[in-house]
Amino acid sequence: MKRALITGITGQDGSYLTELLISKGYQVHGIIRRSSTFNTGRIDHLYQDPHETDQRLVLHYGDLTDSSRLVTLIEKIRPDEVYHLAAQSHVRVSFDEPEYTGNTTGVGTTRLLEAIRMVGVDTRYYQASSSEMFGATPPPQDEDTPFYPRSPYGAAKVYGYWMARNYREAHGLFAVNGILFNHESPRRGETFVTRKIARAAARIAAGVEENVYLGNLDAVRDWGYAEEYVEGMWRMLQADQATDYVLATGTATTVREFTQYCFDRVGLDWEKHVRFDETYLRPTEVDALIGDASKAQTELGWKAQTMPEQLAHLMTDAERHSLGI
Ligand code: NDP
Ligand code: GDR
Repeated sequence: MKRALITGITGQDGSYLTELLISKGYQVHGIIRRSSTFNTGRIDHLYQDPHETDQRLVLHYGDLTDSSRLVTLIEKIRPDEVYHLAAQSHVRVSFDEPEYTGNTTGVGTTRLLEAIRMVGVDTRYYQASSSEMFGATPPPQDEDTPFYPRSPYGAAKVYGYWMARNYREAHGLFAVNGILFNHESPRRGETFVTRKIARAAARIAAGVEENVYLGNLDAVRDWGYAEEYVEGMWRMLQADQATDYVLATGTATTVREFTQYCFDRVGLDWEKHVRFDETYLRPTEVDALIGDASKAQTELGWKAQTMPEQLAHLMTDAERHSLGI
C-alpha cells in the first residue's frame, strides 16, 4: 500500500485529496494542529477509530513552525508521496500578519523540505504554489510568466516555489510546483469571497440575513472546482519527470459577476443586498488572474470541467441545502 503524507489535511484541498487518495488505495497520513476546538470538520466523515485494523487515515499532531516534529514524522511515516498544502492561505489576513505568514507559508516549506532531505527518504513532493505569485503580471499566466507578488502571502509562496525548485535541482528531489488558480467548493473557508457570497445569497433568500458586505467587485479571477484540482495534484506526482504545472479553467469572471450568478440562483437582485465595506480591500490588489493550463492538458491529460457559473450554482445550492431549503 502506498503511503501519502498531507500537510493541511483539515483544509479544503486536504479533505478532497484525502478522499481521492483513499479511493486509490493509499494509506493517508495527515498533520493536524492542536486546537482548543475541533478543526477536523472537513475530514470527520473519513475518520477511523485508531483501534481498527487496516487504517487508511492516520492523523498526527504537528505544526509547520516545529521542525523537529516534521523530522520525526517523516522518519516515522516514510511516505512515498508528500503533499504540502498547509499554509496561512488568506491573502487579506497576510497583510495583518506578514511575519507569521512568512514563517508558516514560506519558511514552513523549507522546514518540510529539509526534514525530507535530512531523513533521506525517497519520496515525491508536491508544493502548493499559487497564481497569487503572478500578482501584477497581466494575464494570461502560464508556467513561464514572471512573478510579481502583491501581498505577503504571494511573496511567501514565491519563496516556497523557489525552495521546492532548489531542492529539485540541488538535491535531486522529485519536487513539483502545482501553480493553482483559485479553486472553490462548498468546503471553501467562509471568509473567501466565493463561499462568502454563496452563503450570503442562500441566507438572504432564507430570510436569515438582509445584506452582505464586500470589497472590490472588479477583481477578475479564474475560479475552478477544488475536487477536480486535487486530481491534477495527484497526476503531477505520477509523471515521469518532476516539473511545474498551472491548473486553471482559462476563464475570466469578476467578483461582481460571481455575485450575480449566486443571487440569480436564488431569484434575488444582488444589487439590493450587496453593501461596500473598505475593510475587505487590500493595500495592493491583484487585478486579474486568468490561467493557461495547456501544459497540464497535454502532459497530464488534466482539464477543468466545471466553469465559474456552474460552480456558483453548485456552491449556492449546497448552502441552501445546509439551511434545509
Ligand atoms: P485552507 O486555508 O483551506 O487550508 C489550510 C490548511 O493549512 C489547514 O489544514 C490549516 O489547518 C493548515 N495550516 C495552517 N497553518 C498551519 C501550521 N502553522 N501548521 C500546520 N498546518 C497549518 O487552504 P486550501 O485548502 O484552500 O489550500 C491548500 C493550499 O493550496 C494552501 O497552501 C494554499 O495557500 C494553496 N492554494 C490554494 C488555492 C485555492 O484557491 N484554494 C490556490 C492556490 C494555492 P487548520 O485547519 O488547523 O487551520
Ligand atoms: P484570493 O481569494 O485573494 O484570490 O486568494 P479571495 O476569495 O480572498 O479574494 C478574491 C477576490 O475577491 C475580492 N473581494 C473579497 N475577498 C474576500 N475574501 N472577502 C470580501 O469580502 C471580498 N470582496 C471582494 C478580493 O479583493 C480578491 O480580489 C485565494 C486563496 O485561496 C489563496 O490561498 C490562493 O493562493 C489564491 O486564491 C489563488
